[in-house]
Amino acid sequence: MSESRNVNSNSKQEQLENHRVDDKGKDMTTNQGVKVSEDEFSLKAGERGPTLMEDFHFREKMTHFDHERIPERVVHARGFAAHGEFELYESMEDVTKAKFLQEPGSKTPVFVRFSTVQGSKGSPELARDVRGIATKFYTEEGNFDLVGNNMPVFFIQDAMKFPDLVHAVKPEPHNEIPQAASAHDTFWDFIANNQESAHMIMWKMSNRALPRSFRMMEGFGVHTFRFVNEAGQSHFVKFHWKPKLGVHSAVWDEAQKINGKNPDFHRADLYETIENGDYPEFEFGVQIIPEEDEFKFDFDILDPTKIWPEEDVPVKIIGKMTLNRNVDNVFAETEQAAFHPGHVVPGIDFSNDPLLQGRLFSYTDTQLIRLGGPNFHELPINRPVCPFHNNQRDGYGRQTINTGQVNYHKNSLANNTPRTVPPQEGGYEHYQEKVEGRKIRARSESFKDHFSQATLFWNSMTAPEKEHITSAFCFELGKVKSKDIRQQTVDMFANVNLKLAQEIADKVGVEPPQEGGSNVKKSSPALSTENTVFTPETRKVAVLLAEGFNGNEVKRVLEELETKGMYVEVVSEKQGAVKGADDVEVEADHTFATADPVLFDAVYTAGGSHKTQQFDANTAYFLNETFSHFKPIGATHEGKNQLDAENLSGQPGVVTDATVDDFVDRFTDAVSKHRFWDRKLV
Ligand code: HDE
Repeated sequence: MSESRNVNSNSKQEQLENHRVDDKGKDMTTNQGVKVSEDEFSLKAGERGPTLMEDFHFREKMTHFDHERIPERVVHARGFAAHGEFELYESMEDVTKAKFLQEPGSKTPVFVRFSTVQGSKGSPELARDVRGIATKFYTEEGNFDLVGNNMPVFFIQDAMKFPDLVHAVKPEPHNEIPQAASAHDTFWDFIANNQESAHMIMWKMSNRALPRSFRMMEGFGVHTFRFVNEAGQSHFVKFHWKPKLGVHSAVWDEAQKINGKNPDFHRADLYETIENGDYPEFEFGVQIIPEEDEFKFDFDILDPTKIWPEEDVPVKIIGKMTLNRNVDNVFAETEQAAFHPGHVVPGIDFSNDPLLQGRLFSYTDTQLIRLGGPNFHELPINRPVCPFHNNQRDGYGRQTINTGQVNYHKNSLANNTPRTVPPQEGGYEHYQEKVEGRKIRARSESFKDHFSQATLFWNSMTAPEKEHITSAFCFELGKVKSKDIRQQTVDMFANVNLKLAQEIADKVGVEPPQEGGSNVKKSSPALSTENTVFTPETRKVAVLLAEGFNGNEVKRVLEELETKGMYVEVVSEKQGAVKGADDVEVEADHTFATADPVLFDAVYTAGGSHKTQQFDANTAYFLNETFSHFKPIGATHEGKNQLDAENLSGQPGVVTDATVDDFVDRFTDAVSKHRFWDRKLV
């Protein structure tokens, strides 16, 4: 026990710090430590002669470079991560013996990697896609990885089908098109012919697939896991992350443009807010079902295409994760992080969900090829904070120098150590579930309702959310060349909602289905993102200023907006100081060439008495784009005239009050609402 004590949030950081190297100010050496006198010219036989084999420095440098890349993740290749800590609010002792869930107030270091699924490592981040949210808890009993997504269900019910799903969604093999997109024939062919995906597709067509920020999405463990307490009693559990800033999204036109203007939009947002000390926070929730209630639901709780509606099984909030430190080196930490749903600690166990069971195989296997051997657990980012001892030895990249003669169990030479530990003293024991059955390749009857919860999701959406889903379907199927696949898909979704299917059919040029519909009338308000948290905090406001702007008043507005937690960034015609009246000067953060309205949450324009025609044209573009993406607009002074000129005055979310105080209040209110769906777009 003594060795594994004293785990606190800094311990992982300290462990990582031991591996940090700062090359700044140091002499250059080869990897063998020999000082290098010349690093620009290879060793040649004569100044104009051939390069010599003997040049060990050149060979070493080039060989290392040639081997710099490792295979990217086959899915979730594009990702970004941060360090943080998890703090427990209340003890979960009654349901689990996991140590990090016992002491209220206790803190556990975490590392979280966010990702998209389809695109390759360099792909744009605003793809319409599922997001991964994989958390490594470095607990004193070993690592617990919660490898989840931002959607609570999955496309398939059995791991056997994962390679097929991924082949279908990835760029098509004959031309490697499209990148970071599912709008193509093979994906929709898979969907229409594997209808268990219906529920997940509803999520994927919804605004959840276009998060505004990694900080503004929910996370879900998806599968049913088990909690096991000290008495050996088991409860089924589902895990949730709830972002403190609420769940928010981009709109599709905006997302597509962000991908061009700043393909690193999500990582930049996470990096910047952490650097600013606005640490992203996610509350940790659990839904718990006692074992004896396993069969009380109208769905199978082992089926990963089903949610447990929060209104039926409430989410109990038990802790909070705060991300408070960016990585030092993306390759060493983010890229080499190896997550695994099978990394569990005593008190957390598995269910028989066939998707989860298959994942338990896949993740180690994939790390072997990606990280090049069986010692990836020794990489600094993957090492547990507690000691680890066993008889595993050798292999590529081994770093531990195991001393002594004994590398086998059982033995007498080392007094039969490392010794196994009984469950009462912390040894992991798998839950002794009774299992009986015939060996069979089959899907359980209880997994065969593919549409009820898809309709539940649809019923729970507000009108703008439904509109988002409908146009997402029209876009995605609109890109499908095969009319037959478009027809099959539309016919499939008639089972979810007939009117939805008919509307899509009309837009994508296929026969509107006449039969279908669903008897499900139930809805679950927790599924709608309209019922989330709304706040102005960390929202980005573009402030358009020209020379001669109303100095003192504008300065006050900017200060007030910043005090209320917004990020205010000035856009002007040139970089450097913008001079206003009253001897006020502000520094331009961007020019119109480097900024774009899609990169901001709101725009505020105050113009300036010396504004040019070009300034007006740029402002008009900002206002119209922001307006068409339903985002808040504020205008004072010359800015107001421009609103009139663009016919935007008086529209919802367009704020033009006379006094500074009124303006700040009303504009802040508009920024907190984020979007004004009731605007009339012409
Ligand atoms: Fe994964 N998944 N997955 N997955 N997954 C991987 O592991 C796999 C599934 C998820 O940031 C791979 O290290 C199978 C569900 C995340 O490093 C691979 C099945 C959920 C990440 C793999 C699934 C996830 C991965 C690729 C079906 C949500 C990124 C690289 C049985 C609960 C982790 C890697 C990171 C990554 C396999 C389904 C989440 C190949 C076989 C369901 C967040 O092992």
